[in-house]
Amino acid sequence: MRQRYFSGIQPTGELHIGNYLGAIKSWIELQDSFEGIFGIVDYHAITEPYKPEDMPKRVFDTALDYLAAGLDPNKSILLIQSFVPEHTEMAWLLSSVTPVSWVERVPTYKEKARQLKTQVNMGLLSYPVLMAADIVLYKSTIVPVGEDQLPHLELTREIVRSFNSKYRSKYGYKYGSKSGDIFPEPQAYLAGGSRIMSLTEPMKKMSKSLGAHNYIALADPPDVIRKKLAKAVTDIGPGGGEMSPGTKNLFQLMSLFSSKETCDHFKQLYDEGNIRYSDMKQKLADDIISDLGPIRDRRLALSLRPEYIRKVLIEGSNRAREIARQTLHEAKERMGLTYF
Ligand code: AQP
Repeated sequence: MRQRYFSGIQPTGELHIGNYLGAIKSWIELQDSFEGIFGIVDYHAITEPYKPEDMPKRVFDTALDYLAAGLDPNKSILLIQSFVPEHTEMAWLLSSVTPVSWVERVPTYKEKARQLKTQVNMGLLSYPVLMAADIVLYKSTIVPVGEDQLPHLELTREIVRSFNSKYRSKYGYKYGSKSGDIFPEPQAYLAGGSRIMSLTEPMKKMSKSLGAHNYIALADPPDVIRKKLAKAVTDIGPGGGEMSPGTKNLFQLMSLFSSKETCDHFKQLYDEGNIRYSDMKQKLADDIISDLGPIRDRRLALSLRPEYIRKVLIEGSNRAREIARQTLHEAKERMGLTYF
């Protein structure tokens, strides 16, 4: 039997090459060796201000991106988080073993709390507990994520340890774990592109919320990709010396989308102080366009089949519920919450 894991993306906007290189590409690479369960995590997305009327299209578009990128519903499970209520129920159980001080110290919470000020809600504070629930419900042993998610994953591991030690089974092997632990401690699976920076603000990570000019979306047509890259921040001079964050980011993208010869060629020009960024950007645009081309074509074809997308999501969520229900029952049993 393939080991299982859960990973997900918030439907907070267009998926970009950061999401692709940091998470989705690993999902596809692992598809044959693991049973991946991929969530469109809408309950996470409502913890920040959003427009309710936008949500259905965002969820649909995220599913389109997942399938177009290569997720195969015959090998993997695609779900909508709010269709599987066991996620929120498990989050409540886990919150009872999670000290408030643990969630308050999470860097992304502290940063968002600074930005959102009075709009900080309980959901944002307990976001990592819901993420831990997403992961443990499927007894995930790995979680492919970008670097930004490492503090959340570390917290998941702490929550798992806390739950396991408090509710270790007296019956030991009953649930297939020799130690009597119910949940495995999940390991982060980091891809080569685990931290892609913004094109326009390269000190920050590429993000949906920074606006369309800072990212290349999986759905961007070739002319838009060229325009966005043309505006990407680089050094002012002809290269040499220490690279600025913007230039470093372009070289990282080149290492992920272009051949080794191309990377070596531009690196040599940079070292010699002879680089022309417009040439580098043009070549990088060509390579990104040809890499994303098949995804764009599949996306276009799938967008004409909304019934199929709906079917994949409903069937996937139902399959996930069967697994989630079983794990939730085990957790409740350990906690003395099964009565009849
Ligand atoms: N820039 C990035 N580089 C590498 N990986 C990234 N990921 C996100 N940005 C980058 C990875 O994508 C997965 C899904 O992320 P998410 O949408 O659930 O949340 P996020 O990290 O908050 O993504 P965004 O684009 O920054 O969304 P907003 O702006 O809405 O907050 C995760 O595995 C993440 O590591």
